[in-house]
Amino acid sequence: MAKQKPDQAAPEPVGPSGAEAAGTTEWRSQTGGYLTTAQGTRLPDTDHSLKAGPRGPLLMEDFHFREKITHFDHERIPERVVHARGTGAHGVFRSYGTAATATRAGFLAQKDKETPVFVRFSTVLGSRGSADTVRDVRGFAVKFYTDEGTFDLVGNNMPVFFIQDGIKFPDVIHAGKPHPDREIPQAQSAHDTFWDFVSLHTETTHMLMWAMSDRGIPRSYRTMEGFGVHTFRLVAPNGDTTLAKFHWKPVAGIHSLVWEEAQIAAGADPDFHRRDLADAIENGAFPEWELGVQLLPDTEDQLFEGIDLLDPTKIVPEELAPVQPIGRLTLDRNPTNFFAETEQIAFHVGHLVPGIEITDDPLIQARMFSYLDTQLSRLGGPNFGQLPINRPHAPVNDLLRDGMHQTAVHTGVAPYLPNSLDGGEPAVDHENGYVNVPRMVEGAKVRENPVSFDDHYTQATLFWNSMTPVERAHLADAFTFELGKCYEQAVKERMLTRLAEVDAELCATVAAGLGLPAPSGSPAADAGASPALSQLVTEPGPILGRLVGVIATDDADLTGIAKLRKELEKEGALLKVIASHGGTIGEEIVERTFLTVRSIEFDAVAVADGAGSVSDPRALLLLQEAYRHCKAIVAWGDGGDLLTAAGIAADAPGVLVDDKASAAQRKALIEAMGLHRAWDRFPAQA
Ligand code: HDD
Repeated sequence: MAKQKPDQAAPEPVGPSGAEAAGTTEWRSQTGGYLTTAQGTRLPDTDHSLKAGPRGPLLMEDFHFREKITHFDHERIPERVVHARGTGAHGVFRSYGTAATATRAGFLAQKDKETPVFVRFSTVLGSRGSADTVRDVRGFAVKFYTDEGTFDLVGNNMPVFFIQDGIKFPDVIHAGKPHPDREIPQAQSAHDTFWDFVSLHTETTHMLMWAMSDRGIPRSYRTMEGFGVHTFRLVAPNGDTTLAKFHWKPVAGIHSLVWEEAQIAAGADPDFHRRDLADAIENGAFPEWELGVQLLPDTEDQLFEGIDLLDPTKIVPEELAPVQPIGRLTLDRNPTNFFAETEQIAFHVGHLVPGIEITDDPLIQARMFSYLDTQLSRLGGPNFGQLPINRPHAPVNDLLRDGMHQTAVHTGVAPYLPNSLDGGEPAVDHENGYVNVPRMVEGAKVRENPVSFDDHYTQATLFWNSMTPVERAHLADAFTFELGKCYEQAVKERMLTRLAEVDAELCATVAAGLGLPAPSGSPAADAGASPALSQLVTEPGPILGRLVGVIATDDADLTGIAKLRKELEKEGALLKVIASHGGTIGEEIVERTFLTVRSIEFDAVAVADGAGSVSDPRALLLLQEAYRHCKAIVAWGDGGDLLTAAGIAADAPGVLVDDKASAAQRKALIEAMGLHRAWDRFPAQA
């Protein structure tokens, strides 16, 4: 092999020099200039180690070899102990100003005030390389770089949690993680230890209903709700306090996958959600959420309509306390470097700004310890706040010094207060500093929960009562699947006794699926319902960032395809042509072949005129899966013949067949996609 030579025509090095880069987020990269060592010495060759003769052993003195391999050997940092699998994006939060009377937090106070944010979405249980579409809770962590310091809202896509006291967190996670002996299964709760734990801790029941519902398999991070989960305390400029629960409402609507789709995606495209988010941002279909708060009176007992606001396994139904919009989040920029930004970002529920406090919820109290602590081992010491992604945008003037990976060059001689040697600086701010609202705390030192935490079932029943028939069927299927994957009969039987306390029909359906007798229970008769909990769509919503796959051949109606593309692009949706070969068909670029395609990628599938005689079984599978998953299906001209070959009836709900490409059909497709699924087809057997 020829020795690598520096390209004589190579440009001069670009980017800042080490000195220029200090204090900026930029660093040299492989975009130009000459290759150097970490110390800036130019290199003539990086493909051959220094040897004693061409066939001899390596020489210890090869500093370039040793530096290159040593750095490589240490490229990984420990993955997050939970939420290891995730992806993130930059964006902006615009305040509506409507929270100004409730909180003095500057980033919420003023109308149109913009605050930069970084958001990281995640699953909980899986390792860093695990699949995105597994059934799990999703993390929804937002870092607001406010003028008054960084505020982290570290939430999930479900408004409750499994446990009431953070001391159990290691237990619930140990139970959910793979079995310690064989380390399987990866990234899922469908195994004995998880169901053993949750059936022994009945406080998990409400959260289980959420996790087994369609919320456990979101269609996209863009179509998930987010929740701060705990009750927070807002402090107004005049010192008045209000209790508050944070909600993120996706502008694209709340949508999920169906279970078979999620399973196929976990194999066919494990990066499904990561890709979806990055593609949407790159295509300008910026994901958006409205931030809202439920405002609740800060009473002595911290109860609202009998609901203990300190219990993280309880919601306050929106019908009792409406979610009031206070701002909008837009994600508009993908990270430049996954490791530097998404992997190194460090969230902490204790990153708070004046005007927002935590409450005595024992779960968040425990979290206040855990997040800072975990970063010490994950990011290698106490200076992780200096990493570019973690740097506050507010000026930092702390007295923290030295330590591993210190990158600041602090001036001054007196890192303590009060001091006289540095002029008594920095000053403490009595006016605008973070002050905790003085509150009386008293009680015996005990390891106990209040009795108001004792009801573990009523809100689980409320959740069940609020679901539509399709959602109930999905829920029962999910419980049956997960318990069906358990080996221990005693675990399944115990879990059925828990479900019997939620709802008799749910328990009976799951028991029948498991082939076990259904125990009886006494579910709350007065649990009520909260229609806001159902995510079934009744009115067409936006289809921004959605994808349609069109099956075509060399003889296909290209004009019809072009018109469809144009209509979809007007709505912010995209079209991909699928054919038997790559390359192009006329002007159309073939983006998927029958070899590389799978139905899960698309929100709707179309068959163009001219593709009616395609006989590839993978094309038929594509249509059959789209049908089973209740997606909109369109065919025009002889395209309808392919539907017939796939066993799909032309008059089935959500199936739109026409003699020729028509404006009416295109409009109907956009409407059908806006409804997300043709549930009238459920359960679809094609
Ligand atoms: Fe946690 C990470 C959300 C309870 C301890 N948690 C983590 C992340 C999210 C949540 C979204 C990932 C952040 C990121 O993207 O980097 N956690 C929650 C929610 C909870 C919750 C919504 C309950 C309402 N967590 C919880 C408890 C404890 C922890 C009770 C411990 C007592 N969580 C951690 C952690 C992690 C974490 C070990 C792992 C990585 C990290 O913090 O930075 O500290």
